[in-house]
Amino acid sequence: MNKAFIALGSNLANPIEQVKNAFIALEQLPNTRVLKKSSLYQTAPIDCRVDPLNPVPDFINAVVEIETELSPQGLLEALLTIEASVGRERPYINAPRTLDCDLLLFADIELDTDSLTLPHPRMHKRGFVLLPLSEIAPDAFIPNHGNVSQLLNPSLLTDIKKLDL
Ligand code: PH2
Ligand code: MG
Ligand code: MG
Repeated sequence: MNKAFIALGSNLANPIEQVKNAFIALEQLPNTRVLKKSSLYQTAPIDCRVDPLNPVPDFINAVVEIETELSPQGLLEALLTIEASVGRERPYINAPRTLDCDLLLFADIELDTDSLTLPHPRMHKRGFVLLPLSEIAPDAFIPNHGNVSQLLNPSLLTDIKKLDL
C-alpha cells in the first residue's frame, strides 16, 4: 500500500458538484481507500488564457489523500478515466474544465516520464494546491522543495476562499 495525494479542480458545469462527485469516484477506485479530503476552496484562475470578453470562471479546488495498491501509472490512468467520465475536454492549455485530477505525490517517488512527473512539477508554487494540502497534511514533504507548510507563503494565498459547506 502506498499513500498518494491528488489535487482536484473544476471551473465548468457546477464545479462544487464536480469536486464532490470526484471524491465519490476516488472512493470507488479498485484497491484504493480515501484517507482524507480537504475542504473545498474557491480560487481565482492562475495561468489561464485571458479574454476580457469571456472571463475565466473561478475554480473549485480540493486535495485528497488516498492509500492505494495501484501503481503511479495505473493511478494516473484511473484519474484520466474519471476526468473523461465527466466529459473533460482539452481544447487548449489550461482551458476551463469539468474536472482536473492531478497526481501530486505518490509515496516518496520521484520520476519524470512523458506521461507523468512526480512530484507534480508546479505544486510547490500554487496556493490552490498548497492550502488544501496543508489542511490535511501540513507536514507532507515535496522532494527538492520542502514541507508544505513552509512553502505556503502569504503571496500565494490571495484570491483563495475556503467554502463552508
Ligand atoms: N489549474 C490549472 C491552471 N490554473 N487555477 C486555479 N485557480 N485552479 C486550478 O485548478 C488551476 C488553475 C491547470 O490545471
Ligand atoms: Mg492541473
Ligand atoms: Mg491535469
